[in-house]
Amino acid sequence: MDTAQLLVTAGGAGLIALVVWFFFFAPHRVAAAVAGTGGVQQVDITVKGGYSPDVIEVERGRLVQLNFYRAEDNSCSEELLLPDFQIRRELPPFQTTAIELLPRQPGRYEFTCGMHMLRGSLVVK
Ligand SMILES: [Cu+2]
Repeated sequence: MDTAQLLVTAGGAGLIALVVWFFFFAPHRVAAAVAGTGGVQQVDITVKGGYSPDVIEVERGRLVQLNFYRAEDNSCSEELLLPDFQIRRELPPFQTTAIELLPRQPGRYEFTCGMHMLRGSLVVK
């Protein structure tokens, strides 16, 4: 291998390491829901290359309202899936989309974009 090949190989290995880190080891931003008027647990989530916060803690048995603000028009994030609650919703860019659900069972429920690339979880306590 000459120097250029070595550099390309090293660069590729570096990119792979970055992708692995991003998907599996990136730090999570955890938020607990705040119960507002009427006892609805509200959480504001920003959608931009990911979900922030991406771990949302709620109490079971009380309505939850997730306010997804999509701060981009990248097609990756245009759909939100929350399969355990049979939810599939379009998130229009630069708007807030409210998604309501009633968590009955404690557990950890994943939500993702339409391609399962962006991920977050709803933790029901
Ligand atoms: Cu996506």
